[in-house]
Amino acid sequence: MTDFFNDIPNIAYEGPETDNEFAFRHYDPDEVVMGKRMEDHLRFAVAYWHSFAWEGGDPFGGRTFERPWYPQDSMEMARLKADAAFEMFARLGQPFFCFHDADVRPEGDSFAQSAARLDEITDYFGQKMEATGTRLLWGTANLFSHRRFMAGAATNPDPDVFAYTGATIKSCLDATHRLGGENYVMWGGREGYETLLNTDLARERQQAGRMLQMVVDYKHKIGFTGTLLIEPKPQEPTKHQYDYDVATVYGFLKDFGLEGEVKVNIEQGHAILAGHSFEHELALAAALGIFGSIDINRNDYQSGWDTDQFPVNVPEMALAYYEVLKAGGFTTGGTNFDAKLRRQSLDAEDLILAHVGGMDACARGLKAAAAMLEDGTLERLRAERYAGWDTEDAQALLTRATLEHCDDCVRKGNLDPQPRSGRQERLENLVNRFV
Ligand code: XUL
Ligand code: CO
Repeated sequence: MTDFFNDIPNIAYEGPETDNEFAFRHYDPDEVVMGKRMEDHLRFAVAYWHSFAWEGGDPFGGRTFERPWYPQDSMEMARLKADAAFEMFARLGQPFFCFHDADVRPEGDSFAQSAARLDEITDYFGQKMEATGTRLLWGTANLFSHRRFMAGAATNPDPDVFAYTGATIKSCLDATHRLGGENYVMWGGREGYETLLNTDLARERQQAGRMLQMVVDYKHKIGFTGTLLIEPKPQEPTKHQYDYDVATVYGFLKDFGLEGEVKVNIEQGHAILAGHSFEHELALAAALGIFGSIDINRNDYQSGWDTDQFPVNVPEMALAYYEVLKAGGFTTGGTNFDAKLRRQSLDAEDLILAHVGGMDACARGLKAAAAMLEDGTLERLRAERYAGWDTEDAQALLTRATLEHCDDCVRKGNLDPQPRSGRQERLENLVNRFV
């Protein structure tokens, strides 16, 4: 046990008027929104890596944090870290967490030792999950930090690294399965390249496709019923990452015939890095039938880095949850805080209150999104914009038409289409009434 969070109370909902910093103003897990409890809509998860493994370093300086579970180089410290993590989940009432193998156990001297350590901590997690009711949203493998992965994991030019990758994924999928994880995530950290001068793109794409097929096969073999998720990101750490965005991942899945097997975990900051809005990525994934889960951390809009900050912008959250609700809400997915403190935020209180603020921002966004949907004006206006397609003749254009038929329609019908306003500013004004 640690006393790291001892001075911090359990966080409860007290409403928007409270003066208490250690309270939720908007997140009431039991409040029913569109027929479902808020906790069941949002399905919040703490990211183990940022909250417990990251030590506050940046490219210009090392560790700034002091934690009772440092140095993170023994199984004793790994267990202490787990104690602290589960204490924090309880303080926040967060129903889920997510982890990589490297976050939860020190690297061993061999693959076998690393895997045995993961097994050991998986057992420890299992006991704690049973005692506290905390669940695993997803597990994943860290295939990017160790130097063996510097030229990629599945896409590495060295077949030994490909094999090491498969073995590592197997161990992490086994751990996720044992803990009843609801998803398994694959973020292609270094699956990309720095320079085309030494890279065979076509070969690396085949390797990535083969690895994904093996993951799908193994999932079915062990009876893992969770969802496999790819997390797109366009760059950082590699200059050009293969899983650039939702559209690119969909093309890749189609290419390998896996679009029915794998969905996406969409991160707000990654969407922005790819030059998209978060809601664009969510809407596209839903339209393509591959929407799975979200990582709710924003970037700094000026620096252009993946700064993994906690969400605070309610209008942004409203537009995001609007797409999530329109997609039917989460099934196995949820809202993972893949967010870290700024490196000057040293205290246990900072860690707790960053999550409290993020949970409140998401809750406000969800409620605004639900109100917009229940009001229905936005969807009615969108439907009206396409109302011309409701006739049988218009539908025939999509099913039976040829270019000659189009030519006939225009000439015989004397068609002279007149543009209509897209009403963008009026729609933006409408949204602003809800946020
Ligand atoms: C990196 C990132 C990862 C994934 C899991 O940008 O988002 O933490 O979420 O590997
Ligand atoms: Co992420």
